[in-house]
Amino acid sequence: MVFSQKMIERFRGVSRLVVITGAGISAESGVPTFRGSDGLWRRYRAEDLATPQAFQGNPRLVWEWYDWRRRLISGKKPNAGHMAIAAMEHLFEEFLLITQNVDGLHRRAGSTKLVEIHGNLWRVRCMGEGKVFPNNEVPLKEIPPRCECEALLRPDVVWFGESLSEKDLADSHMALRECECLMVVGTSAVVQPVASFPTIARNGGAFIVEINVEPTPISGWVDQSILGKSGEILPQLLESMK
Ligand code: BV8
Repeated sequence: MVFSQKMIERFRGVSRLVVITGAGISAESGVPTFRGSDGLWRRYRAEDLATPQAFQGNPRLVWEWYDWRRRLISGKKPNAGHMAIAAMEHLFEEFLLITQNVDGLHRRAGSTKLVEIHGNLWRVRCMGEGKVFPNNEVPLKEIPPRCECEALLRPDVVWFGESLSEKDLADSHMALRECECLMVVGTSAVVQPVASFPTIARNGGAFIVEINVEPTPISGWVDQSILGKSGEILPQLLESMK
C-alpha cells in the first residue's frame, strides 16, 4: 500500500491524533460485524436486541445473545490492526482512541488511552444498585445472571435509545476539536452520535483519513479514503509514522 506523500508528511508533522474504530477492526480477529455481509449478527439485528425494551421484555434472550458473543470473542485475539493502534499511542504527544466496540480487544492489544464509548461486554451492571463490575464467565453460569442483591444484572454497554456517558462525550469532543489528524477505521459511520464525530474534527481543521473495505457516508469528503483491510493497512501506516 503506497500512501500519498502528502499523507505521510502530514502524519510526520502531527502531535495530536485521534482514532475512531468500529466493528470492522475486529473482523480480521474473526469477530463478525453488525451490518456487513459477513455479519453473523444480522440474524439478531443489533437494533432489535441491543435495546432496554428488548431486555425488559426478554432478559433471557438478550443475555443468550451476549453470552453467545462473549463465548465467540473469548476464543479470538487482537489482530495486527489492534496492535498497530496500541503502538501509535506512544508516538504522539496527544492520542485518544474512541472505540464503538464492546469486545475488549483494544484493551487486550495494550491500548490504554481509550474511551470505550459504547461500553464493554466483559463488565456487568446491577439493575438494583447500579454497581458495575467485571464478569468474564464463559459461558455464564446462570442466564440471566443476578447480583448478590438478587437484582438482574445487565451488560455494561450503551443500548440503542440510551444516552452515552457525559464524561466519555466530553472527553471525546475535546480531543476531536483539538486533534490535527483523525483516523476513522472500520465503521459504517451510521450509528449516532459517533457518526457525527468526524464532522467535529473537520470543523476543528483536522486532516481526516478513513480506512475501510468499502465506501461509507463519509468517504466522499474525508481528506484520504483508503480502501483496504485495517489489519493490513494500519501496520504499514505505523511504519510510515516512525
Ligand atoms: C443516543 C453497544 C441519545 C451494544 C451499540 C430512534 C430511537 C432512539 C435512538 C435513535 C433513533 N434513531 C436514531 C437514533 C440514534 C441511535 C442510532 O444511531 N441508530 C442508528 C441505527 C441510526 N443511537 C443511539 O441510540 C445512541 N444513543 O443517541 O442517545 C438518544 C437517546 C434517546 C432517544 C434518542 C437519542 C446509542 C448508540 C449505541 C448503540 N450501541 N453497541 C452492543 O454492541 O451490544 S451500536 C453498535 O453499532 C456497535 O457499538 C458498533 O460498533 C456500532 C456501529 O457499527 P459499526 O462499528 O460501524 O459496525 P458495522 O457492522 O455497522 O460496520 C462495520 C464496518 O467495518 C463496515 O463499514 C465494513 O465495511 C467495515 N469493515 C469490515 N471489515 C473490515 C472493515 N474495515 C476495515 N477492515 C476490515 N477488515
